[in-house]
Amino acid sequence: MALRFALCLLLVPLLGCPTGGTTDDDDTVSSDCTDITAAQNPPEVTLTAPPQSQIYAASDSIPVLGTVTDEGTDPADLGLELLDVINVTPEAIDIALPDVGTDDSISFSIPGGTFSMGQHVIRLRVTDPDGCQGVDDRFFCVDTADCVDN
Ligand SMILES: [Ca+2]
Repeated sequence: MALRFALCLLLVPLLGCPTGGTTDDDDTVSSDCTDITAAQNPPEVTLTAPPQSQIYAASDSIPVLGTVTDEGTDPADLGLELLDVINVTPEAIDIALPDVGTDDSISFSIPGGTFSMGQHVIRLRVTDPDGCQGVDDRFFCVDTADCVDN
């Protein structure tokens, strides 16, 4: 315990100190991920598309782009899930996800008609073999006149 505390103090300026069940500013969920060894660091997930607050028609193809990294883990060993978290109860989006590329990129698209009319927040959730999870979210709308995140 004392050793972990000392390591936390050492790592705080660099990485922050992982604690159980919390979400940091990067939306990195570190539940079940309390050991601060490199092997158990949570995946880093960054989505760059769709653009925030973009409005799509049901006939559009919604691009999802980003990067997924997890130090020391083969990308093929990462579990990817796509959720719609606009409601209190997240819903899985029924779409086949590609593997993370060898360049850490993730790229696919979702038919706009997959989503109901209104606001949506898609969340890419990545789970590593240690059970550590990282997430990132993007907010957009389908078939609306405006799209304001409030
Ligand atoms: Ca990891």
